[in-house]
Amino acid sequence: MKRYLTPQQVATFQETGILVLSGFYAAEDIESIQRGVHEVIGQVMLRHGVPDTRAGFSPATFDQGYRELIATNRAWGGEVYDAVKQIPAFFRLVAHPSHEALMRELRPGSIPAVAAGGYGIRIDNPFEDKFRAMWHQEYPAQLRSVDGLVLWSPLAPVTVDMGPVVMCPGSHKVGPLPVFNADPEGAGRTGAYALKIKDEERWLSQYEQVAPISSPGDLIVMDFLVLHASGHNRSDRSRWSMQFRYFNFNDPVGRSHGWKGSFASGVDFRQVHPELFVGA
Ligand SMILES: O=C(O)CCC(=O)C(=O)O
Ligand SMILES: [Fe+2]
Repeated sequence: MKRYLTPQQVATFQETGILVLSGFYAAEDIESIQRGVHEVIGQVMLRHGVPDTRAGFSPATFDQGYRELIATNRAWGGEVYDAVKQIPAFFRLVAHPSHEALMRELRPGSIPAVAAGGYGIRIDNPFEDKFRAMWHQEYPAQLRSVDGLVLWSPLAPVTVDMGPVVMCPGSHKVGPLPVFNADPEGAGRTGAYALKIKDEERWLSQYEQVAPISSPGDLIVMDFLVLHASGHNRSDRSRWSMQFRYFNFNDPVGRSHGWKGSFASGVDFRQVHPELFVGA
């Protein structure tokens, strides 16, 4: 069977909970998703009577027109956001055979599973901080199993000023941390977006932070328990990125609660893990 990782990479992942794999995906796999996004933007323009004066598709400018759409009406950006998750080429990547293989290499003995509702395409627009993910671990937000992987891959090059995801290497070793509900910006955060780590500052002070830049085709893998947060997009371009989440059927905690999903599947994680929720 094809191996994707060296023993050194597997060891790095065990130690840090983070792995950056450059050029992981085939260019055509990414390009067909970018093409799909280009087409969806065209359809949203058409829907709202916006003349489509864009040049033809090219990977470097696949999101052309999106910025103008949201400048006219922010809600049209929400339509693009919901629609792009339904691009067939995106779905093909969600269940790409390499993901299962990666999980089996990183977690020998695991039985890989796709977390339903745990995949999507983020569009982080410049200066739109209310949609940023606060510091979090993936497990309370997704449930399914404590042993899980976030697969994160950009659709457009992520520069430092676009606010790459910030991660704390080694933080997965602390296990699931208690959370409480918070809405620091008064942005109306709900569900997983409103969970804040208790004593966040204290935990963060114990780790270094890394925020690797990345390009289309690259893959960042994160353990479900790694502390991470969205960066701040201070550039003039939206940060487009894909997230896939894999869990492990062969995980005692997941098995015990029947691999329940969290907010995205209508479950309040507090019902499953009351011990991980604390009052503010
Ligand atoms: O892309 C981001 O800003 C946050 C990503 C994240 O939290 C995740 O992929 O689980
Ligand atoms: Fe996350």
